[in-house]
Amino acid sequence: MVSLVDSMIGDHPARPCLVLSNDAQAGGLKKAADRGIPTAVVDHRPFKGDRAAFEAELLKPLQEAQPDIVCLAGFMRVLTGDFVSRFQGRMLNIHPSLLPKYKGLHTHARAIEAGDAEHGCSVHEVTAALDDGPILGQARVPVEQGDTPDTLAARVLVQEHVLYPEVLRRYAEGNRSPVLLP
Ligand code: NHR
Repeated sequence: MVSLVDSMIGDHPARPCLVLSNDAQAGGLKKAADRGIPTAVVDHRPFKGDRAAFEAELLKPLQEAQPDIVCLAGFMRVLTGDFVSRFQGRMLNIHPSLLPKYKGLHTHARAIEAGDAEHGCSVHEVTAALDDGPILGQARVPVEQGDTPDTLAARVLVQEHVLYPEVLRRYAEGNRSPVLLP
């Protein structure tokens, strides 16, 4: 999130208008506030699995901020098709695998377990189906001898911070051709 926000300066066609979290403890909220960006929190826990009710609350700050583009960054709640349809074609996510490999959770452990020589991250459009929308960019890293999920995740994260801002800039310019790094 901070990498995206800090990239939106100068001739960048977009500016951050809201940082929205489902976790009041998320460190990104202070980082956003320190940068003068409006923040909001909608905790999913009181809704106890009622995704539609949670999403109705999530929509309120979004309707106020009127974003043209929504970027998920570490957002871990599955969104219903109803919510996604409101932002169809203008909501992005970064997922820590070389999609279509390893949709869902525990991607680093799964890449190590499979003996993959390469791993990485993908930015994709968010659609109703999880981690399944059109791929807008990918970055690759090697899997090293002795990697644990944490050491591999750290190597991928460095690339996430490069890839996502690059894809967002091009997306905001209307360019949907995929970014391939390195
Ligand atoms: N929603 C839709 N409709 N489509 C996508 O592509 C989405 C999405 C919501 C989140 C991010 C995704 C990721 O990059 C994302 C993509 C969480 C889960 C999950 O199972 C799945 C995919 C992603 C994020 N969440 C559990 C849930 O019940 C909770 C898991 C937890 O809290 O640890 O929502 O990985």
